[in-house]
Amino acid sequence: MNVQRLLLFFTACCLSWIGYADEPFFPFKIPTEKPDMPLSEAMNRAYDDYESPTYWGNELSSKFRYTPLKGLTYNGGDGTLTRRDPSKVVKANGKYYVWYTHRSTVSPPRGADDATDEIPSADWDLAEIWYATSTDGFTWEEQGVAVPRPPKPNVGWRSVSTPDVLFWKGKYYLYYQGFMEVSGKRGDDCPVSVSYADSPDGPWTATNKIVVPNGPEGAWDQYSIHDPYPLVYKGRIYLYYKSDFNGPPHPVRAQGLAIADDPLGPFEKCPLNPVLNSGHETGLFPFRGGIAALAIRHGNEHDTIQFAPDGINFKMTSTAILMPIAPGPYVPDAFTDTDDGRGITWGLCHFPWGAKSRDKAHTILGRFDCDLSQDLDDRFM
Ligand code: AAL
Repeated sequence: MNVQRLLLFFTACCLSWIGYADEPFFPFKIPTEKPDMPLSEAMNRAYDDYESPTYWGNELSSKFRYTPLKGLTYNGGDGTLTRRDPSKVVKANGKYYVWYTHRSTVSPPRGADDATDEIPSADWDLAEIWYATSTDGFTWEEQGVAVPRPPKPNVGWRSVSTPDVLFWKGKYYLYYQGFMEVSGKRGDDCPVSVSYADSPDGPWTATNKIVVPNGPEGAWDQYSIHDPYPLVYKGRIYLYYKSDFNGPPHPVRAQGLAIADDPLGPFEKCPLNPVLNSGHETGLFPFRGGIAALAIRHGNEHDTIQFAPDGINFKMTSTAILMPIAPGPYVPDAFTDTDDGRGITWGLCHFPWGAKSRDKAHTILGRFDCDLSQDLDDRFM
């Protein structure tokens, strides 16, 4: 060993001794407990605002991995077939179930001005709710339509899209956006309707009624109730949703909460709405005694994971990269009214495809995996 190597070895030994010493000694080691010493604003925040001062000690932080699904095809990607905005994944009859927006049209979306009764304005225009099942979460078999478009003038006659599922007292409920005009005329305006069934395979009975209405004039959710996302929490139905205020060209996306004791309503909107100041599509799950949320894409707190001990007052727990768009996680305890939510490890999401080409735009479903679970300890993956 030459002198340089010896020095290097000696320095490494000193550093590791300092790093593992009991006494906190910045910057070599970050102690788990907040040390009694002057701290910068950033380090105060690291202790006071987060579950752990480090990313890998923080249960609500994760990286995301993606896998293409097997079993679903897309007309060669010509833009006439889309699958997007998957619901939560639910396990029943020994299989996984997912519901999603299914558009099968004569052409890809052409914008509101060129839309007709057959030509869609947007990727989710002229759509129906379809479903698929899987035994392993990777290979999915499309089962067909769950909720078709009802005849005019019922809610959703123009399009039904962006579903999510609730299981409550032995019955299944599908909540979805019900368009009564071409999306994109003013904005992306619609309320939410609901259908119900005794089995996840249907048949589904449409209420043909608005179950979560748009807010009054001037309210933040005046124009749209998007991405309805029900969970059972504190013995009640907590349905989270997204809306846009300000309208185009700079809509402000935020998420609100509506609570009910009956799946068919009435849903009472939380007086503190919006409860999340960021995020596009909804993605939430019971975690320990509260509710965790994926806030994806839009807003000052985009691409963060958040937590509300009461399901209402959310705070950031971590930032994340490459988060799933329109997540539909597998949430085993979504409907069990747990007060010790275990978290999530996988789900489905969507990927816009061919978006730059007006002739091919469509969206495909894919799988994400993550570590947002109490039951794993794999934060380095
Ligand atoms: C999505 C969702 C809603 C919007 C549109 C289709 O990803 O936020 O469903 O209406 O985009």
